Amino acid sequence: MRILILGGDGFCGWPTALHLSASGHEVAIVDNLVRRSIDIELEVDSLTPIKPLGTRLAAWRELTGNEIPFHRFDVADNYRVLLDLLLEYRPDAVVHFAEQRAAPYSMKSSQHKRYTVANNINATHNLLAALVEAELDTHVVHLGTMGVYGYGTAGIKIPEGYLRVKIETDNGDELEQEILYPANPGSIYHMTKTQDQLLFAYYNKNDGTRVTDLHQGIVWGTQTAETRMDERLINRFDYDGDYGTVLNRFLMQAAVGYPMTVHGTGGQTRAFIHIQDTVRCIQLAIENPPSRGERVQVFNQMTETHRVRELAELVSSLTGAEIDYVDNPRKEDAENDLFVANNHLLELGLKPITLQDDLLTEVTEIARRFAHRCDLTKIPCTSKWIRTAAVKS
Ligand code: NAD
Ligand code: USQ
Repeated sequence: MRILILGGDGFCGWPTALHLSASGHEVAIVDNLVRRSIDIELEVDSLTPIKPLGTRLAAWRELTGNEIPFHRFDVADNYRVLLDLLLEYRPDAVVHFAEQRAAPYSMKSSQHKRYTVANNINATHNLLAALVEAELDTHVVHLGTMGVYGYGTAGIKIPEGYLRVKIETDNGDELEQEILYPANPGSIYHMTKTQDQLLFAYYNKNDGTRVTDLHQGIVWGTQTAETRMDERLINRFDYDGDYGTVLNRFLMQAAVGYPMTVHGTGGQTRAFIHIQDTVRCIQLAIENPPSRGERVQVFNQMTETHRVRELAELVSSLTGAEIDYVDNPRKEDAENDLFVANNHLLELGLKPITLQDDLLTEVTEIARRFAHRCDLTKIPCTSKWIRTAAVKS
């Protein structure tokens, strides 16, 4: 298939581009490299020494003979360029990663909130509008988040996108329906993903646009089979207080001897998936598109759930690292349970990698090996959900 990857220089996008290219698909990347600019803004760097995109692509060509063309432009801002590229490339599928993805970054100030909203919602809407204008029946595979469901203890297994409800009508009859699971975002970033869902539902209803929305959990790990092939292909590893996600942060903190920063009581339960499974799931989604006329297909892209303090205890048992219970900078439930249905991807053949399988590899192959590149001053999370004093944008 011909596949366009929006955001193909990022943490999930880069290994996905390589995996799809290695699997025989024709792949092209779009990225405006804003993630690299945000590293400069935050004065941080990936723990792993990532190469410029040109070097990455040249290495891939040298190793495999596969060419991955790169188009540098802003999907949220350059509608015409996007439209022309779609008309010329005529992709069978577009994988859409091109959004600002860090909840803490989205909550830093009103400027960061506004950027996240403008970037994410316009990027998604530009893609949908351009596909309709280009009259293409391209399958959109979007990276959404488990966070659209919210993290209140639901009392049920979170279904894949749709909730079956019974409603009592005015004359006392009972009506059964499936509705989009009620959105309950916990940050401005997560809120943009709930808006994306409505855009997909609308374009699907009005224009028949075929969409798979992958409600992904927290991705952990760094390398995939392809990024391991050569040092120049190494994937990014974010560890700072804005972009670092919880398990990778704990692994890095253990490696550098920094007590693991558990927020509050660490009672938050979250969904997780290894980066190798991420790329596999995206391939499964691309190769199993919804049929024409079918509603938006939603898969919960996660493989296991864990409580934050239990993750810290697990990493501590492997490494001897200390645990520090710090004030929670976020506004979120201190404790929640989480049970999630993920049957679709399992039925399509996903064989999950679990923490038990791979945690130690990650500690030794990445966290300890690159510990010397860590700037300890960038570890604390300084972005607060609630401020006592207003922050100027
Ligand atoms: P990332 O920031 O590493 O990658 C995003 C890429 O998109 C970057 O290379 C960035 O430069 C590019 N980009 C952003 N806005 C753009 C625009 N307007 N035009 C062109 N390029 C643009 O993020 P990631 O971790 O790879 O996440 C990718 C997607 O997966 C995101 O949408 C995120 O919400 C979702 N997701 C990620 C995780 C995770 O744990 N990393 C979990 C669930 C869902
Ligand atoms: N946490 C800590 N200590 C830390 C960092 C985080 O206790 O040092 C806690 C947070 O308070 C939160 C949980 O760990 O309760 C998860 O935080 P996170 O930063 O790992 O994940 P989150 O902000 O939810 O965002 C990440 C990705 C995002 C994706 C989301 C999937 O950055 O792109 O959408 O995971 S999900 O969480 O399932 O919504």
